Amino acid sequence: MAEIQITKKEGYALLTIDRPKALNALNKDVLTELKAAISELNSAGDIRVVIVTGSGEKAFVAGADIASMKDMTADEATAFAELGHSAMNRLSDSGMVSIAAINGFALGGGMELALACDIRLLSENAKMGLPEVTLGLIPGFGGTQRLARIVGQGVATELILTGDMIDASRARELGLANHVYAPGDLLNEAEALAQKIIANKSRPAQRAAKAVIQQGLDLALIAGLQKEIIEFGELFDGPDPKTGMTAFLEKRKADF
Ligand code: DAK
Repeated sequence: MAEIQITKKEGYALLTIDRPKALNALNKDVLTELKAAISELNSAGDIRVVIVTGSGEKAFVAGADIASMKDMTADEATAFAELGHSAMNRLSDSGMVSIAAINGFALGGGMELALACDIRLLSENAKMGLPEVTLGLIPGFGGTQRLARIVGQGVATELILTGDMIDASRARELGLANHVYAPGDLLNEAEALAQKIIANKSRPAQRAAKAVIQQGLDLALIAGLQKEIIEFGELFDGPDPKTGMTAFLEKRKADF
């Protein structure tokens, strides 16, 4: 792939947006490759965690590619937004746990890519924002919906209507950043988290937990709780609950 690098490790993979001259901005080609890369990793079967990051030291992703959007017709803009949504949804709905390792600017479509990930780790020099209104646009890859679900309606409305950029410590205050690290530590910490997620944990249990958390956010509490009951019960159709609980009672770690 020309603009996406995939590096496979033991049980996890790094997916790097590699277009540093344009600060990794997302054009049609990058989004198409991103979709293909996510599908490839998801169907490989042995990849449980995907770390998404940007090439270079300046940017995670500085947004959708402004040069390629400038002269779009309404139909082309709609098709572009649909492509972006389908890439973000493929990541968000995948059976893998996704970690955004945000190594610099995550603006517009770049912030939306980070919002589509399950977990966000920021370097101390990271900056996040949705500056679309300054360009005559609104966020077009899911930002209006995902940001409000993560930080609440009031903060999301303020950030989107002002287009303000926030730094890593504000992102942590808002719950947008799970953790903030020194730039040189970011990828190592992301890999350590990937390894922690994998080690001695049940994959079916993690998949069920991710699905229930995500789906529950779009449901009434009572319906989300009902989903939890169903998923809890269904896990007992597989071997992992017995494997995990037997290991506990035998005072050892489970080997799923
Ligand atoms: N698109 C294209 N090129 C970009 C870019 C972007 N988003 N961001 C940076 N670049 C390019 C610059 O043009 C420059 O190219 P050259 O001049 O070297 O050829 C190169 O990357 C380096 O950037 P700078 O020279 O500007 O670097 P600085 O350090 O001075 O500034 C910056 C860094 C990140 C503050 C600045 O580059 C910047 O403000 N970039 C734009 C950030 C931005 O506004 N991002 C949001 C983009 S809008 C929708 C679908 C999607 C979306 C909306 C609607 N529908 C279809 C409805 C999403 C929209 C967005 O994401």
